[in-house]
Amino acid sequence: MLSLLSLLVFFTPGCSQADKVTDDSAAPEGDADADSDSDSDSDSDADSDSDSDADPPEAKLVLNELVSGNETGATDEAGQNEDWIELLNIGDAAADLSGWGLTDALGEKDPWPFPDTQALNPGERLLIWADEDLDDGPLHADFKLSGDGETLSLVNPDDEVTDAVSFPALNDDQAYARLPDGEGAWELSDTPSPGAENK
Ligand SMILES: [Ca+2]
Ligand SMILES: [Ca+2]
Ligand SMILES: [Ca+2]
Ligand SMILES: [Ca+2]
Repeated sequence: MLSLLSLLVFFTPGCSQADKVTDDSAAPEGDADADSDSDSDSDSDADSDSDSDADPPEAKLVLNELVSGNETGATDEAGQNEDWIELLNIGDAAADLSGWGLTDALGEKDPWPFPDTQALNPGERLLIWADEDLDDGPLHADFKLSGDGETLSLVNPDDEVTDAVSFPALNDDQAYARLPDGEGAWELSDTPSPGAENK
């Protein structure tokens, strides 16, 4: 009976939290020193801060992933497994794709043009089907991707190549993708992620 009573006492919550609150609030030290330090620093920081703040937001389009032998993966509007290319805007402004193009035959024929009205918000992805089925919809390129590998180029309205990838021979349903997503180097991937973050 005595031991049960001592257990009860032992497990009764004490007032330790309330103690902490009063402890913390009773420690107003060193405020005056901190203020005078930050005053002297802020003047020299002001110039460099205003420079970086002045950078206007920019769109930055990258080729992000592709599959050249789609056997069991994503299907297009016609229900077909087709080669595909994933684009990503890693910039901080919306991209206007009017005048931009994609090509697997740079310098040999005109790039396939994106639809004039196509835009891509920051962080947004766009899936292009590389199936030569122009009647399937607006996002179907006039070329396919070779399973033996080739070079894919993204071309801006000034005919400048802004991104390109020479991909190797890929197995069926294997992807070639930037890892980490958007910024990384290209690597083989057995987990294609059309329209989603690369993994
Ligand atoms: Ca193919
Ligand atoms: Ca198709
Ligand atoms: Ca091709
Ligand atoms: Ca992806």
